[in-house]
Amino acid sequence: MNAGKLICLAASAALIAGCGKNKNTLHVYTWSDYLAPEVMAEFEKAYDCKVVIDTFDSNETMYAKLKAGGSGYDIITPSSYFVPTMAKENLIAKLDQSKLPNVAKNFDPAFKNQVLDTNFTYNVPYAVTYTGFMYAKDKMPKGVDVNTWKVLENPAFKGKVTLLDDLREVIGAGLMSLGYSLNSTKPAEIEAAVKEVLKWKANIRKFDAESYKTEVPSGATWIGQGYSTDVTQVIVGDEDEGNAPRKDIGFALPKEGFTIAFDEMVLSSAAPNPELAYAFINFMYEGEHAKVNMEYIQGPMPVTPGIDALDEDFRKTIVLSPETLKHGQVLGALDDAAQELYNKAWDRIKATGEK
Ligand code: SPD
Repeated sequence: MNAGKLICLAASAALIAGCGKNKNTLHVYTWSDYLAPEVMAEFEKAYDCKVVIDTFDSNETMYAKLKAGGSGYDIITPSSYFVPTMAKENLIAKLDQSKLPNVAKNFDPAFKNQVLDTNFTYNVPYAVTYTGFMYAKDKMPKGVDVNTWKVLENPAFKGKVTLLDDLREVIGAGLMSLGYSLNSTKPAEIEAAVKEVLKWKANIRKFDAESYKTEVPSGATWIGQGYSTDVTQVIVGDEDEGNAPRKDIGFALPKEGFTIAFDEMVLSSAAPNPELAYAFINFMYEGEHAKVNMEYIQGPMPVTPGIDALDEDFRKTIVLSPETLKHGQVLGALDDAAQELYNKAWDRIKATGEK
């Protein structure tokens, strides 16, 4: 960081933190492994504050906690499709774009059609994940095609599969497997998707959004429905954490379709420290911070100078080509009636032959 930038950051930090006399705290509620520790340390230094991170494993878990009065958070990172629900319930506040100059300057329009609200009324796009399978290459029998949702019904994988504990992802996979829209609201299609998922359920060890990251690498399971960022983190490894790269682990995006879901930075309507929250969003949209953060999360943030600064090979790994993206579908928001259909479908999936 150059001296001018440091002085500027120090000045804005002084305004927010009262010249650093009382340390401010920024409370962030987000997904696991989704913020680079070195970028957080940089923010703490620049703003003389402390960043406290709590994690959730699904939008539903996060929402239930907030509805139960679990506030105290400044920044939350729901997926795009969950933002309208949170806004309707007054859990989040409209954003003042004049406080986010880096977002106006640096948002990368190449990601526009993956984001649901490009007016950024309540949301600033943080990062995008693509949902597919993490799999153990050496456990795949010869001739088995792993690039299809149909692989989940193969009896060779009995007890060796996990699915995400996430109703939109799982019902959505069932829909895409049958050639329907990921966002279908047609009762007959949702019903067919339930039947498809129940075929898979015979093979499923459990629904869990975190365990595949350790269980597939350890051999306890062989296929885990999972997020691109989490899977790539495992494949690439992390020398600092003592995790070697794993060439024996693969990531597949099913040919019938895969989920595209942006997670957004939103401001809690009960934020104890909204000014620091604005500073944080703005900070994440600086090129260098976004670059370092992308290298950690192993997924793209829509920040042009950050994307431009990435090593070219790495950029090609995490930014999907238009050709690949054609097979993806953006997870969209549901109205109340459709949400009810999905909730009931999910209850049936969970209750049938309980696991
Ligand atoms: N560890 C990061 C996980 C991010 C998940 N984002 C998308 C979820 C959509 N259901």
